[in-house]
Amino acid sequence: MMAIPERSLSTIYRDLRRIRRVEEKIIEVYSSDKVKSPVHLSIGQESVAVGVCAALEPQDIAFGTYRGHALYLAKGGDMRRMIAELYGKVDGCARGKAGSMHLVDMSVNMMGTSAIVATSLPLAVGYAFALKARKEKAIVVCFFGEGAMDEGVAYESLNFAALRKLPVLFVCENNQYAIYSHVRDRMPHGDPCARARSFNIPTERIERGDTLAIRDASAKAAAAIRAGEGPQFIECMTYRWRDHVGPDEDRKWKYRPDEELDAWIRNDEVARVGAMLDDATRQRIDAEVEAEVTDAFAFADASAFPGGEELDQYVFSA
Ligand SMILES: Cc1ncc(C[n+]2csc(CCOP(=O)(O)OP(=O)(O)O)c2C)c(N)n1
Repeated sequence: MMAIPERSLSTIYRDLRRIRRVEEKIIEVYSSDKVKSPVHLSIGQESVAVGVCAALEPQDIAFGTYRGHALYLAKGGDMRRMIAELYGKVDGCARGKAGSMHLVDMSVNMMGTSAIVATSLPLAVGYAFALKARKEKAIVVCFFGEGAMDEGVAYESLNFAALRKLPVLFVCENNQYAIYSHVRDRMPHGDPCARARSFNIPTERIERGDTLAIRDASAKAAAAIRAGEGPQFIECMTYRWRDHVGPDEDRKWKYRPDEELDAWIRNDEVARVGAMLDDATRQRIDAEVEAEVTDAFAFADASAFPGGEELDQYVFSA
């Protein structure tokens, strides 16, 4: 593995820790009914968004899914405005109209997340088509779960991106389950990379959720895309620790073995990357993250609900 400068390692740890702590706080407040939308937590999956975004340039564009808190924050989205959005408040990143599943922050090229499985692929490919036509330098990064690879639109998108050599990095977050269905019950060979290679798109699979390996693979793929080689595909093995939706643990549903979950919890990337830092640096970052999280929730509490006059504003109408 390449040598990692201390500064970038501490930034990576901070990003992992921010996502973990803000979601733990969401779990804490959820029963109060302050959060006005469903939440799909990324706890356990933080390393994918953080590793990929560590390899991007600020001008690069990101599209993601309803499990989008990690991507929104890793891409540089404002934490205060994310919590205000979950609270349905006017200072939310979508003025409180969209909730957890539709996070957006155009100021950092976080183009949006969607509740419809696989929609990030055609949106990202369309954006990349426009970038290429305008000869712009940015690349588009497209996050989706392995369940999205069961949707027809994923194939149309991969095919078109490959045909036109579009500047897209496809990032498949393989947590092995689409709600409660294991990938082996949905894909005959269980291999999303094989499906992408059938369109002549180069692929790389990163095991174990290793943040730095994800960062390195993303940097290599992004360099190939910037060199005009067309789309690239990475598959990041990961695991969701909580239920598909909502704040709870889900061992009671028995759709996955406890030992499988326990092994991934022991493999915690937040702790593993944190242990690479010296104690003083880690403790300083932890304290700063606590302060930021407390501030974000206080900001959302203090923000107002949108007035009734906003009901038909900032929405499309025919
Ligand atoms: C087009 C469409 N079909 C079905 C659903 C219902 N649904 C929501 S999440 C989900 C599972 C998706 O799994 P995956 O893509 O692996 O992402 P994960 O939730 O594991 O992050 C399904 C089937 C939906 N939202 N959209």
